[in-house]
Amino acid sequence: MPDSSGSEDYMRLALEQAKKAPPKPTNFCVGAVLVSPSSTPQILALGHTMELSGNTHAEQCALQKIAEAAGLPEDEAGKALPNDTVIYTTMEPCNMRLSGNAPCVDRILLTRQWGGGIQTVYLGVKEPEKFVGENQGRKKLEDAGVQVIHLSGFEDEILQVATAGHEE
Ligand code: HJL
Ligand code: ZN
Repeated sequence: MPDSSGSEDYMRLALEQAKKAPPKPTNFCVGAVLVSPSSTPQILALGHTMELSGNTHAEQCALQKIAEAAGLPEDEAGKALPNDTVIYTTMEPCNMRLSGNAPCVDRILLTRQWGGGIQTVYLGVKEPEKFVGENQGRKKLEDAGVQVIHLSGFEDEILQVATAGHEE
């Protein structure tokens, strides 16, 4: 179990990342932080929507940076993650994307195939039903044995940042 004392700080850091995402009417501006509570330093990687080239999501960028730093292909980021890895993401990881790209839930689950990888997901808000209807991301993660914790208190700020560039 990760020590929850720093959780708010990590979520705030994720929110700071989200603010760096370019406003886009067809997605949300999201931020993510990969953390290993037992590592020094604890922060493994940061990410935000559209940070890396292509149509990239926050969680995807954080994982891609881990893979790149370890000289691994993108889908093998899990090999380079400590066994107690936690991801903080301002928004529930996606389970379906309008573009058809691989959802972040699948990317998170992929990290677990070597026995470690992401154990816990802290999310700041559920994904609004704007692009893909009800997101089943949380359920799919939990069904696969990932602990999902909704860290409340950040919703208003997260949604304000997430919907920058959206028409009402
Ligand atoms: C999460 C992100 C991001 C979304 N969700 N967790 N992290 N942008 O960085 C979810 C939303 C999709 C749309 C459009 N957004 O992004 O459902 O174009 O962005 O593949 O479905 O799909 P694309
Ligand atoms: Zn995603």
